Amino acid sequence: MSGSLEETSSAPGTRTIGQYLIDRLTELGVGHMFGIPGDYILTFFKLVEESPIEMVVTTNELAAGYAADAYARLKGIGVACVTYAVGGFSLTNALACAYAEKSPVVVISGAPGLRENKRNVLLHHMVGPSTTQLAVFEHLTVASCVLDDPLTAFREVDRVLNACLRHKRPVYIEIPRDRVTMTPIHPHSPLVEAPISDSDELREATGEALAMLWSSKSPVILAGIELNRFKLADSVLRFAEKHKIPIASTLLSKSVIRERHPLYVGVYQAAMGRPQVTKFVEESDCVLMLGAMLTDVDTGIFTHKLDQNRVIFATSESVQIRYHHYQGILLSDFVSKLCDASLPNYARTIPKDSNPISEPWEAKRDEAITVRRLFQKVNAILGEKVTVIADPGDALFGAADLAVLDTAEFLGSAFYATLGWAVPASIGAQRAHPEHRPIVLVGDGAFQMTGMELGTTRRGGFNPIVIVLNNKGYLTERFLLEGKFNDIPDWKYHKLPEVIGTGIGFEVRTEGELDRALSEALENTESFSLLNVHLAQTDFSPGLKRLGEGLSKRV
Ligand SMILES: Cc1ncc(C[n+]2csc(CCOP(=O)(O)OP(=O)(O)O)c2C)c(N)n1
Ligand SMILES: [Mg+2]
Repeated sequence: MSGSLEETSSAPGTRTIGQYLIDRLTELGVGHMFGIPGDYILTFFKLVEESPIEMVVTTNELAAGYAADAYARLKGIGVACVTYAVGGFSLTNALACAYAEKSPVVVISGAPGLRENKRNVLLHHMVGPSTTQLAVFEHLTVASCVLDDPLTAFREVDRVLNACLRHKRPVYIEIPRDRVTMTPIHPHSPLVEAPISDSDELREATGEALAMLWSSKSPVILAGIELNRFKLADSVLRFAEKHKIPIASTLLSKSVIRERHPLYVGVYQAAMGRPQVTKFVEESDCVLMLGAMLTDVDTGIFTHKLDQNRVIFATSESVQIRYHHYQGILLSDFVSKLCDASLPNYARTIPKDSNPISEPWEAKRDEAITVRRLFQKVNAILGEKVTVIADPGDALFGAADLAVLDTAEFLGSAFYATLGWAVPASIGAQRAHPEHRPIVLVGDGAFQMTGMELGTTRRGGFNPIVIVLNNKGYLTERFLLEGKFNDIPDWKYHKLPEVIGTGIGFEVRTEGELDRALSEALENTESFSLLNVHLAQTDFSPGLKRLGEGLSKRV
C-alpha cells in the first residue's frame, strides 16, 4: 500500500516473498499442499510447482481444507492454498473445524494485487473492500497477515507460523498477487519463538499435582488430543508405564496411544461410553486429564461424573488442580515435570474388555449385514499399517469401539462434527503417512457431500478403502426427530469407479458379500475400493445405542 514497496521489488540476490514462505514451510516439514488454483494465486502455484512441495489439487476448496487438516493432525502442520474469496470462503467450514479441534492448518490465499486494487475498480471475486476475506478469517485463526509490504513480509510470515505451531490452531496468510515475486532488500534470519513457562507457577502446580498423586490409590490418565498435537503422547505413555497408571482416551483423541496396550482402558465417553470404561475412570480417586477438551461429545453430552476435587486438568491453555488455576505453564513442561518425579507403583487390574465388536468374526454367509456386524468385521481386519477415518454420524459412534493398532491412526471430526470430512481427509492422511492405508467409514449422507473427492485419487498413490454405511438417510438426525427430511436418495455408490475412471466398487447386502468385498479391497492396492453397504434404515451401532440408553438413564 505504500509507494516505497515497489522500489524494493527488484533487489537481486535475496529470496522473494513467495519463496521465503515456501522455504519456511519446507523447513517445518511440509511436503504437500492442498488446493485449487485461480488467477490471484497462480504465480504462487507456479513457485510451489518448482519447489520440492507437491501441490495436491482437490475437487473443491472445502475438500482441500479437510485434506490439509488431516495432514496437519498427522504431520504437525498442513497447508491449504486457494484463490481469493471464491476459494477462501469455500474453505471456511474446514478452517472452523481445524480451529475447534486444534489442528495447525496454514491457509495461503491469493488476493488482488495492490496496483490493480488501487484503481478502485470492481475486480472479479471481490465482496466489498479487499479486506473482507481477512476479516472473516480473523475469526477462524489465531494469527493472520497480508504480505503487502516487502519490508515486513518475512517477519510477518515468521510471526504467523510461530503462532500456528504454538497454539496448534489455524493461521491465515494472504498474498496480493503482485507481491509474490517481490524481494525485500534487507537480510532476514527466521525468528523462531521459544516460549517458556513461569517457573514459580510451574513449581507450585507440579508440587500440588504430585502431592495429589502421592495420596492417590487408583489414578487414571485421561489422554486428550493435545498430547498428539504437542507430540507428548510418548512421554505420557512412558510416565504411565513407569508407575503402571491406566490410560483412557477420548473420542477426539482415540488412538493417541496404541489401543491394544496393556494399560489402555478404552474410550471414555461417560454415559455414551462402554459402562466398564466409564466406571473405571469415574471411580478413580485421581483423574489426570492431560490435553483433553471437555466437549459434549467427549463427555457423553455432559453426563460425566468427574468430581473436581479428584481432577488434575492440564491443557496448553491452563492447569487446573482441584479448584486452583495456574496460567503461564506450558503443557510440555508440566508433563516433563511429571515424568521426572518419583511416584509409587499403582499396578492394579484393568477390567476385561466387554467390547461388543471385539469377538472373532466368522461370516454367516447369507445373513443380511447389520451395523454391529459390519463394525465387528472392520475390527477384525484392522492391521498395523492402517489409518481409520470416521465421518460424524453412526460411522463415528460405531468406530469408537474399534481397536486401532497403531498410534495416532484414528482420525475423526469428533467435536466440530462436520459431515463429509472423512473422504477428503483420507487424501491428506495418505500423503502425510503414505505407508498407512486409509479405511474410511462414512454415512451415505456424508458421502453425498464430498465423496466425489475420490476423483483426486487418480493423481496416484491413493488407495483408500471407503465403506459407505448406506441406510438411505440421516440416521443420526432420525434418532433425534423423525421426518421426511431425513430420507436421502439411494445412489449406486459402487458405480462411481466407472465415472471416475479408477477404483473398484462393491455392492454389499450380506455377510458373505462383505467378506468377499473386503478381501478384494485389501488386495487392491492400486486404486480406491468403494463398498456400498446396504443397511436397514433404522439399524444402528452399539455406540449410538449406548448414547440413547445412557442419556435416558442419566440426563
Ligand atoms: C456439514 C454438516 N451438515 C449437517 C450436519 C448435521 N448432521 C449431523 S449427523 C447428520 C446425518 C448424517 O447422515 P449420514 O452421513 O448418512 O450418517 P448416519 O447418521 O445415517 O449414520 C446430519 C445431517 C453436520 N453435522 N454437518
Ligand atoms: Mg445415513
